[in-house]
Amino acid sequence: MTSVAVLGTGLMGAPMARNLLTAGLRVRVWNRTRDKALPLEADGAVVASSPAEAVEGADVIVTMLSDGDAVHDAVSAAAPGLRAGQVWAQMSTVGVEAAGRLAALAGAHGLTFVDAPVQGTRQPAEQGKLVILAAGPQAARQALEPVFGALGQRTLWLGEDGADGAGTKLKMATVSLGISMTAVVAEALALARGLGLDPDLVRQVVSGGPMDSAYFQLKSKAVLEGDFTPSFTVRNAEKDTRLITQAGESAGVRLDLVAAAGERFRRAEAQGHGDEDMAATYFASFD
Ligand code: NA7
Repeated sequence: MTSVAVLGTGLMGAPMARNLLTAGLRVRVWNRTRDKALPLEADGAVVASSPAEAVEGADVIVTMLSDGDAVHDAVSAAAPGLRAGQVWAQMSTVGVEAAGRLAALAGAHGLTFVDAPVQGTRQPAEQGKLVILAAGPQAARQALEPVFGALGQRTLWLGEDGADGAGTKLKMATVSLGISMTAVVAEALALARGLGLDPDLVRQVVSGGPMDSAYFQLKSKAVLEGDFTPSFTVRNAEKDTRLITQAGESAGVRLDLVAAAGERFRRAEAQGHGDEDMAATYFASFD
């Protein structure tokens, strides 16, 4: 039976750990704020008190933490429990530069590094319907099969070299789409309201037409119902705008929309909406 260490049980990591348990895998979890990991005990997880304790004896290590520095710190702290040959699936969104840095850290500990960020936020994570954007050696794929099978609806294998960060590069492109779409939907609804209209009229006009989509419905619903329960927080979306901007700069690609979305997320954060769903970028349209 595959044993998995999950480092990070936030909005994404917790349901992912739960799905691994449901699939019958042995799971040890660690989270900086231990209280957030404790509910997973009821599902059969062992809650470790340190990253080192979590990874000891695991076949596969999954990291699902906020950013590259958090992942680097957690895996460095895990060092006493690591053993050469363990497979590390790095599933957080960390950016292209950090993916390379983390691959080097894996190399220093003899770990097999798989760059494997995911498309999808809280609900797909809960439903085991993430799309996994993976790059890593063929040899690791067998060990990861039950893990990725429990977490995702499909895995796109993008190459053998995790250090190249092909998964992370693709994630930069797809997350930019979600971020820009959220900002665009929020702005359209805000404009309608500012012009003295019921913003729901925008939803009514778009519904069923060529601009409609599941994503439009999801984000407009959040705004119209004033329900900003996070699927993906404003804070993490802002982080991603910076990573996407860096990726664009290093590739010589101008990305105007994502920079504008970043400004909106920073304003929303300053207004106190950092822990809410990124649809709360709506508030950034108003003083
Ligand atoms: P959340 O719900 O914001 O969770 C973030 C997790 O990262 C949570 O477990 C945090 O622990 C942890 N974290 C943050 N900073 C640190 C540091 N410095 N050290 C250790 N642990 C840390 O994010 P999501 O689950 O929505 O997303 C996770 C990743 O997937 C992210 O890359 C997204 O872009 C995609 P805490 O509970 O606060 O102690």
